[in-house]
Amino acid sequence: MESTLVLIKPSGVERALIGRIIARFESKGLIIAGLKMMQLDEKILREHYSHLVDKPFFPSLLNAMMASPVIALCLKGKDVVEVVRAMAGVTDASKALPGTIRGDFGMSNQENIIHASDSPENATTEIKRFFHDKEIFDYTPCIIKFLYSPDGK
Ligand code: IDP
Ligand code: MG
Repeated sequence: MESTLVLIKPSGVERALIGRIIARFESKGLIIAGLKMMQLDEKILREHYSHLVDKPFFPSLLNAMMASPVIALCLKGKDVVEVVRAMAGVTDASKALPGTIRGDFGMSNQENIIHASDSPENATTEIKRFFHDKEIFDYTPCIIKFLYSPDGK
């Protein structure tokens, strides 16, 4: 089964949205394989946002991502990368559709509540960046047979 990385950013933590965001993933039927709170530093953020380090807004993004601890989640499910990106909505929360996390909870491009991996390859790299192997749990919830058919569809 595929895995993805989600970060509930300081914009989600400070606005007391942690529970409501995690509840959406649980209700959707995604399996929580890892979950922790952590304070990010410049080193990990320069790796994580390496595609953005030359952007004028990067210093502001760094500050925003270090403004409070974040919640890191490793979620599992069929096509979970695509599913979670759809649940997140587009980057600029003011343009994200109602029903998405960014669309329902945010108004900003930068302060857009969550990060979600954008490809299975990046998800693998990002899960390793934020979790030690022993922090990822391989278990099968007993409700699994009500989430998927026997062939995993
Ligand atoms: P994504 O989070 O939807 O994958 P990316 O382009 O990878 O979007 O950008 C990473 C993060 O950088 C965004 O989630 C957002 O917080 C921030 N960001 C992206 N573009 C801008 C911008 O134009 N101004 C301020 N922050 C931005
Ligand atoms: Mg991205």
